[in-house]
Amino acid sequence: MKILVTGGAGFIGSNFIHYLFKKHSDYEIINLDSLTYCGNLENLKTIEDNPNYEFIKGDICDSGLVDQVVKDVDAIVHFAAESHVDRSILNATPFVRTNVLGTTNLLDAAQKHKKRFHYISTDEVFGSLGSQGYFKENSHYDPHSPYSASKAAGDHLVRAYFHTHRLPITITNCSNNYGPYQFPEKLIPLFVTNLLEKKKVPLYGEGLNVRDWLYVEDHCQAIDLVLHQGKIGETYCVGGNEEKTNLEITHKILEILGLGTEMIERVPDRKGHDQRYAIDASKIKKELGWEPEHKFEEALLKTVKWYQNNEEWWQRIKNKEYLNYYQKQYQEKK
Ligand code: NAD
Ligand code: TDX
Repeated sequence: MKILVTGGAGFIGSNFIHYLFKKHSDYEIINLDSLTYCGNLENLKTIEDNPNYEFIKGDICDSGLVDQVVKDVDAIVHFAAESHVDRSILNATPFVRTNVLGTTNLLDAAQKHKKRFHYISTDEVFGSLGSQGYFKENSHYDPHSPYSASKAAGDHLVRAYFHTHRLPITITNCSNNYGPYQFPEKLIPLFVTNLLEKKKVPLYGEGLNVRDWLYVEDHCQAIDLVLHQGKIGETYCVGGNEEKTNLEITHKILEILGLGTEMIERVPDRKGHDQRYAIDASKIKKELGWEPEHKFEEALLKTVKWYQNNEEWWQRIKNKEYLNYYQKQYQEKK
């Protein structure tokens, strides 16, 4: 099977490419990624010489290129996105461009060449929960941030191509991921790497917002299952059933690193901060037999160790001017 992975140089995309080669060593994979600030070919160093792997530096909004690449593959697994909520609050335009126009461009090529299409989406499209209840496949769409609105547009377009053109699609809506190669602007890698540098960690508001955490390899396994066995036209919600407040996460990381709560810096809350995300993953469990293999405590420890052992990887990223610039600009705007 020949698979086009978009955004394969990012966090989940690169983990997925490693997962695919381990599980299906005979597969051919093309990675189409424009290498934005968070795309990093170092994530794929160990497989870059694999004869079944090809990297193409390119933008999913480039219709000529996308048409050429899509023509030659059996399936598309579409990860490429602008993915950080805080950045979307500062400037929504790149989110609409990549997540809406880029996705439409891929759908057009997939439809023209009649290819299988799997879209990686997020639980954030359903909005925010109170203390009760879970998101599931039939939850109402209620995206709150420019990021989640652009991802929701993607979900609707993917489904529209199924209904209108019978394009063979599936969608997964997943909760928060963590693990190796996550760009250190997201909660867990930002906090771990700050603490490894003995810097404080910026906790938004009271730190009581809840996320449902899933180790990235378990997400990759779910995507692989849906790609091969998912019912065409269907959506599957994926989550770890590991709800934690940001404060709990922070305390756990501090404990692993033997540091105290004086390392926490309370900063102004994120604008429009969603209170709680939680997934009911019973459909994918029941229909496809998926179960997350990693428990939060162990997998968080493994993740912290990965950042400890791969300091060169994140130091190169964190020292770049743009990250500091972005963080400063964001703090000033709040
Ligand atoms: P990421 O930001 O780490 O990686 C995104 C990748 O897409 C990067 O390699 C980047 O270079 C590439 N990219 C961006 N714009 C592009 C364009 N126009 N053309 C080609 N490539 C482009 O993101 P991630 O955290 O790995 O997320 C991957 C996908 O999973 C996204 O669609 C995101 O919405 C979804 N998702 C993420 C999470 C999470 O917790 N991180 C949870 C659920 C769903
Ligand atoms: O510095 C921080 N301080 C803080 O308190 C950061 C970066 C985050 N937070 C809080 C905000 C959230 O409640 O931590 C929580 C997690 O924040 P992020 O890591 O930015 O993730 P989130 O906004 O929940 O979105 C993530 O999960 C769903 C991904 O970034 C999305 O791509 C994915 O779709």
